[in-house]
Amino acid sequence: MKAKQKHTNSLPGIPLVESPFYDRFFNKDTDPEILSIAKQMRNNGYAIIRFPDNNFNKKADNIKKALNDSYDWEKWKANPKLGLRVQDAWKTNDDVKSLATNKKLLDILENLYGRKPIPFQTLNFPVGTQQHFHSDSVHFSSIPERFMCGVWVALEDIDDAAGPLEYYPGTHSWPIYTNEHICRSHNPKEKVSQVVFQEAWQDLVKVHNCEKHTFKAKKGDALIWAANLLHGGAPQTNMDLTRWSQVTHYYFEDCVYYTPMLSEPFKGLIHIRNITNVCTGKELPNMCNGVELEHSFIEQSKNGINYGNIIPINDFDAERYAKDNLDVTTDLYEHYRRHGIVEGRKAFKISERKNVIPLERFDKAAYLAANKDVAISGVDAYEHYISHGIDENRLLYPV
Ligand SMILES: O=C(O)CCC(=O)C(=O)O
Ligand SMILES: [Fe+2]
Repeated sequence: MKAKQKHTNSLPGIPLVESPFYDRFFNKDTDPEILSIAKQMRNNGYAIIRFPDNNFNKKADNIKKALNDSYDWEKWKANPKLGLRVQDAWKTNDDVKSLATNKKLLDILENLYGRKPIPFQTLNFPVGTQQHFHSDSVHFSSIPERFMCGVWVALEDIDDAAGPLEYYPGTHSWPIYTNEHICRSHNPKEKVSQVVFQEAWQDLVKVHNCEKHTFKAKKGDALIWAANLLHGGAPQTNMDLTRWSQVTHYYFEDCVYYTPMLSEPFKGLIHIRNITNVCTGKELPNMCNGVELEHSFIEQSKNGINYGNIIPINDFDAERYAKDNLDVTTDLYEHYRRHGIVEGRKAFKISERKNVIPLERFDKAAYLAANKDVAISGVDAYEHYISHGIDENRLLYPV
């Protein structure tokens, strides 16, 4: 393989294979093997290669033997939808680790992306995953985006009835669709799965007339997929078959690693990942243009700003806020929203003042009967009570 060439790149935050300047990086001067892989990645979002390890067959057989008893086969037979997987077997199995950290593969990926690849997760499947097609980018994204790929390798010949890997060529170059596109808010306390994106993915595939391809893999065939390529597992129609495979997910150096599905960045919620580099066993720092992210920022961003805790204007106890914050001379509620919250100033709800009736015990009908003007205005009785009624000494019941 030739040494990497120097080239000008005014957009180094885009993987080389996905760059507008692709032709500068991959051309007649490029190693033919890299060029052929780059072309596939560029045009289709995946590339098929033979796994570059002369001892592959032996390692694959060792992995199958070593992991076979880790799976709950009976449970799977009773409910195949659950699938079977061992995550991060690299921690205890040297053959799994050896495939994930294969030097030649790392070199290929570095050539394709222009940054050093970091294997960060392994998955070993003994049967079909039957996973709905998806983009890994909702789980594993990066800033800058698209610095992630998956490498799937067959540990045996894969039968059509064993739920082979499927994918939609060309979908890698789409925008990365995430929460903001499906208009979904994320609550960090909520458990969520990629299912929330399925309707959109199905719709997109239909409207783009995408053609589904199946990976008819022989033992040792590998497929590299780009971060945003739609892929999944076909239904397994013969439950007596196995479908042994290993997937390694790779990030690239000098990025921030995060989960868009669990994020809403403009509500301060960014689920930044703490990644372990399979090669070293050490944590990989989250980097923003050469500067490591502050750990306090990473932790704080996992919870975001809880909008549920912000007091709405009609329940804001301005009187108390003024008393507690004598330095504030501007609009009290404005001050609370713009400065008070970030400065950690305490604010109180009118509805929680002593002698104020809580919503559960408030008789809306009686209030409206006692205050005909409120009934006519159509304003919610409790909202009126909190915003005006208390100060105006309004009657709670008709006399
Ligand atoms: O093996 C499969 O069926 C799909 C696996 C997959 O989607 C993944 O590991 O990202
Ligand atoms: Fe995936």
